[in-house]
Amino acid sequence: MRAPLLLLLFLGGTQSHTASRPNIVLLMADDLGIGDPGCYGNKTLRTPNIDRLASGGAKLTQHLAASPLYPSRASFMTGRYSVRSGMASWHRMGVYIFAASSGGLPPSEVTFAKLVKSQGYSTALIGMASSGGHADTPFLLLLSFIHVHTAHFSSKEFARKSRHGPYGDGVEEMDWSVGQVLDVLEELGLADKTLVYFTSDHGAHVEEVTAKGQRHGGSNGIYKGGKANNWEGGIRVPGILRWPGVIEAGLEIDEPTSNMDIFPTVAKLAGSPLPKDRIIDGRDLMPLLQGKSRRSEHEFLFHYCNAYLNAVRWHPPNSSSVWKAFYFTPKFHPQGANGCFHTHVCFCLEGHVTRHQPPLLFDLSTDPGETRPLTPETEPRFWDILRAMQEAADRHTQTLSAAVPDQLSLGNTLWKPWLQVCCASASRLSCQCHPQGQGQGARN
Ligand SMILES: *[C@@H]1O[C@H](CO)[C@@H](O)[C@H](O)[C@H]1NC(C)=O
Ligand SMILES: *[C@@H]1O[C@H](CO)[C@@H](O)[C@H](O)[C@H]1NC(C)=O
Ligand SMILES: [Ca+2]
Repeated sequence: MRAPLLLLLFLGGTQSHTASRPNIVLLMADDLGIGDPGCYGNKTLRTPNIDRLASGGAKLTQHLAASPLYPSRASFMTGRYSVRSGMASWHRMGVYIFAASSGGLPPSEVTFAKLVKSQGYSTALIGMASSGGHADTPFLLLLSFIHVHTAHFSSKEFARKSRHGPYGDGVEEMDWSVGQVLDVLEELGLADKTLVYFTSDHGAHVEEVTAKGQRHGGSNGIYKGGKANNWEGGIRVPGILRWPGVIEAGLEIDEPTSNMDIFPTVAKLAGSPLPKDRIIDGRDLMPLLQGKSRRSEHEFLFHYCNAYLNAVRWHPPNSSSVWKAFYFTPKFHPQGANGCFHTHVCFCLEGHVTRHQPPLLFDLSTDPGETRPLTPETEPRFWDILRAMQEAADRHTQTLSAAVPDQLSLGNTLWKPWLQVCCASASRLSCQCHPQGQGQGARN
């Protein structure tokens, strides 16, 4: 609820600028599923503002979070698979439970905020961490919603108003916030000079069900699985980009794209070269969005479960197929369920997964629900496809550095009282306030 006010303060001081350097507004929901927004087919949740954004721009229907969990945010900020920055765990807990943990994104990583700042943009982050500032320059704003991760909260205008309990109330309130942002851009005459992006950090948490059986997680629509696994439900997220006059309104793009693509896209728009000393895995989205290209530049995408390569995706240049091969899949529980209800999230370690040799192969272009694994009988090129994908995985693996420190090691994720940020008065003695705070919080 505070966001629009902060936003006005921030945007109020900004001015127009050249057409090639748009303002950039990045909106990221937490745990929102692709089956939730109206523009992705939901008929009972009300998301008029997200829908308005989509109808004024491009809707990506195969937009992929780089990870089904927290590391997706590191990839988003850096344009890189999170294994490259050490933001991918080798053990069971792949997340920060406490805000007061060490680790986090290593300072050697370059975020898109750093790049656009070097090109004279003013930047602000509202959400998991917050800072401010404004000048007569284009701006980049990242609004990271705490909606709709549990525990849900809604102000009284939204509580008990949706048809989907506290989860639905939260989505509708977040949608309202999106509307506030769009309204402010319009009021300030900035809509045509601003690229707006809306997404979710990964799929909805399907195991989030209360003791009374009330669903507190969202919907991943027709897709299998959800948060913490690499079935499409865990990684295929809403992806909307609007820039009136530059991106055609009402566009729908089904090519594979990734949240890592925002990094090079934003860098290019801001006029910044990409860092030369590291691999950037994302690809500039503008050629696709402007209709200059019909094909995604991602021939292959690699789906990690924490630090483990879980699946490979292949969209061959000469075909409409999207092959996906799983090396392992989570053991759903109870039998026939669509998630790991006994552990609340699925894990990617031995004992929690089924290994597949040969890998489990699907063609997402004909089987987006991942219900019909292919066999050499049903797919004559079965072995050739798997071989091509394995070769790509091997080439990719060779680009990884073995020397990356594990930012999510057990030692890093332990609670460290002395790192507690801006705490309540009662505990003030035992902690410090870091205004530039280590941004990571207790959420994932
Ligand atoms: C719409 O969203 C709600 C809340 O997540 C969900 O229960 C419902 O199944 C969704 N509808 C569709 C068609 O996905
Ligand atoms: C498409 O190209 C790949 C190599 O890039 C080849 O292995 C495959 O057989 C081709 N498929 C078709 C349908 O031509
Ligand atoms: Ca999340």
